[in-house]
Amino acid sequence: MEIVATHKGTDFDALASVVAAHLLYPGSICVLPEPQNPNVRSFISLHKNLFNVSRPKDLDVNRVTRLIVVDTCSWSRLGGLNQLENKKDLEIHLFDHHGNEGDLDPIWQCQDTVGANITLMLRHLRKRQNEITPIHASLFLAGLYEDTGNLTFPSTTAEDAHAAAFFLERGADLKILTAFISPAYSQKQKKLLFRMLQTAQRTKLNGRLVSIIQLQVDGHVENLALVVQMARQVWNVEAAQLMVKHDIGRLPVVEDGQLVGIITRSDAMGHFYGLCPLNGHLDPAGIRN
Ligand SMILES: [Mn+2]
Repeated sequence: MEIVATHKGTDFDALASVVAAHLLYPGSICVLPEPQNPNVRSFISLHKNLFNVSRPKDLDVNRVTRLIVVDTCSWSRLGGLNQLENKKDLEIHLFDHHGNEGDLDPIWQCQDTVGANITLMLRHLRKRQNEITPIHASLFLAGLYEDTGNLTFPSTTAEDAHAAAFFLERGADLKILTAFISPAYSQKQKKLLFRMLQTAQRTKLNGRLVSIIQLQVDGHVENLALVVQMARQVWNVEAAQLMVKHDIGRLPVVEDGQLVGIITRSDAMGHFYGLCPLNGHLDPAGIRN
């Protein structure tokens, strides 16, 4: 059995790449981790009949012989598939645009730093002359626009722009796109963003402008990456920009060859306390100093 998988916090580029991989591997089963971004979830529920997706927990991992991974290259980002990590005779095919090496050990790969992963998928769809319907084209363009900020992010390449033109030629509907890729912010996200803007302190580290924020967040905040991205747009802080662009969950701050702190967009700080050379103690106030 072949399955297609992608990263947690599934965004439109990831969903588009999963659906494209399913066109390239017609017998495959698409597995979406949880959680997915809210706008992606509403898109899927509206188009249930078109996109057949399974959950990791519904899967019989013993039957999986080939894993096709899109839009990430690390096991830790694939939700609910840990059991596959040590499976013998598992063949991994990888499509990823983040430019990291990762830890997946694929037998076949397509890795290149382009603005959106769907651009890499299109290279192969074109070769095989797969049929792309207008709803596919709409979803693919949504992924492309989301990951490239409508072709404005510095990571955007000419190939991304050609891909956009190709999807428009195939009937991508811009009305569908705008409804989905500009999601409304939830109350919780708005409050968090406001608190971030109020409490952040900007400073220069190794010539880079960074913002240091320490916030206690109660409960789960959906799509925290969106809030980080919004804050980044307000401040244009380089560290957050790098994190969002390169799909980095945590960013180390190094001074004179010493790790002095970690910027994170996840709640995984605790995991790193024991690893960092600060006697197990990491204090944002200390990073500032
Ligand atoms: Mn992507």
